[in-house]
Amino acid sequence: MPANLTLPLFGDATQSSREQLGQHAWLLRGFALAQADELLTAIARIRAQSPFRQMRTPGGFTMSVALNNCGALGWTSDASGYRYTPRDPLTGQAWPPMPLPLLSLAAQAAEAAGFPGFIPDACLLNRYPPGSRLSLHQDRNERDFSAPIVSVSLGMGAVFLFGGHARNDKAARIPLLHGDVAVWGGEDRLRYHGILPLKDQPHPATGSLRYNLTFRKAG
Ligand code: MD6
Ligand code: FE
Repeated sequence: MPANLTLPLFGDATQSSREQLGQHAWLLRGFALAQADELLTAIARIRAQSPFRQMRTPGGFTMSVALNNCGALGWTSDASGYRYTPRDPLTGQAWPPMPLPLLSLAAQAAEAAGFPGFIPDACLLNRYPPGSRLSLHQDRNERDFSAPIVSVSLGMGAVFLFGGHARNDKAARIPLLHGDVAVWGGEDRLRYHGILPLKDQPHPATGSLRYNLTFRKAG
């Protein structure tokens, strides 16, 4: 097989479509596909400065997903709670800066979903091995809920649970694939959400891993 043969595994990479998940929540299918390799290269650089690590929850559990951050503020969890910090507690150094291609992708996705002027100061990087999951939660450690959250999926697919404003509200199940971007804000900003345990369906770009980048205005 010629080395440069590429298979159209994911359809037309230039196509991006918009699915509405809520009043102010959108799934931008394939929005990040054209930049996916660049994003993965940026993740590799970030990882060399601040490693992915499994954090402890205040309840004493170890998260199955490995976390990391870039940007002025980074989300951390330990025995004393959840919070944003300007330094990586593991290295004692500032979190790696947010690479410009990530910042501009997040701003463009937010604009496409009806949130112009989004300038995130935090990007949480999640790394999912097979079997890992994220239980239903709200993102509420940010200071300003008027800014949306932009979430980019890379590598293996996952099933996203998108619930309501109460933990027990029925949750929709939405497949998230390589290059998909979800954006939500406004009245949907505090909806419960999570990720079902990942199936091992290796992806050409990442092998048996899924990465998720969520951009926030935290400070
Ligand atoms: C994930 N995402 O997709 C986990 N939070 O791996 C989140 O927890 C999340 O995708 C807020 C907004 C969008 C998200
Ligand atoms: Fe979340």
